[in-house]
Amino acid sequence: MLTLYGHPISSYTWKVLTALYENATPFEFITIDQNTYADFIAKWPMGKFPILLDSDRNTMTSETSVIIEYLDLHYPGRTRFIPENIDAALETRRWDRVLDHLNTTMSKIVVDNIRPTDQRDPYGVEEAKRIIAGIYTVIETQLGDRAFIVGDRLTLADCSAAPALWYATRNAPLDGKYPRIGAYLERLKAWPAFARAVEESAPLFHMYPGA
Ligand SMILES: N[C@@H](CCC(=O)N[C@@H](CS)C(=O)NCC(=O)O)C(=O)O
Repeated sequence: MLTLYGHPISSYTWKVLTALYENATPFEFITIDQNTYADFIAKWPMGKFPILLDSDRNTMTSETSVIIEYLDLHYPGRTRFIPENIDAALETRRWDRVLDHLNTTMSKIVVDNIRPTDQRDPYGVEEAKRIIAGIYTVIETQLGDRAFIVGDRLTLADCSAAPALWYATRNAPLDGKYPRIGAYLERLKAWPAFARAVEESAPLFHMYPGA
């Protein structure tokens, strides 16, 4: 039995939910809130989520990229998230890292939106926007004629890209400068597994003004 501890509006939780929904992998979801936080922290004191527990194999996995590789290895479905070709697999992991960098940088802006006004960090937000512009530029070039980040099929890197771009573009708009990213994001939004993760979180969007 798989159990995912996460939060419905967390971008990194969406990344793993998308992989689980894509392959219709059965799992139980535990929302991290005031009732479950102590239990979660006892399992992973670092406090970063989501984490995946597998009672059949007696394992706990953290770090979303590794969680998705774990699922690909032990609970494979119709979509394999890591290509078999080793060079394509390396490219997938490389772009997954880039997209996670976007995810983490974007969250600096989102979190700043909910800080008390006197504790905001305009310098940090400007710096985040500068880093994001660089990431948009490399993604725009990488997309080229590709439908997805490393080719014409979904991979781990697209699981990372969907939530990262969904949130990032609300806080650092594309402003018509990155047409391939705009078109790619529309394809990601139409991906039923990702759309489901977004839809399910809608009732909680009010928690984040940047969402
Ligand atoms: N590298 C981690 C990042 C996970 C992460 O930053 N998750 C956010 C939620 S979207 C989090 O745990 N935030 C709470 C915190 O940083 O204390 C992963 O891929 O799992």
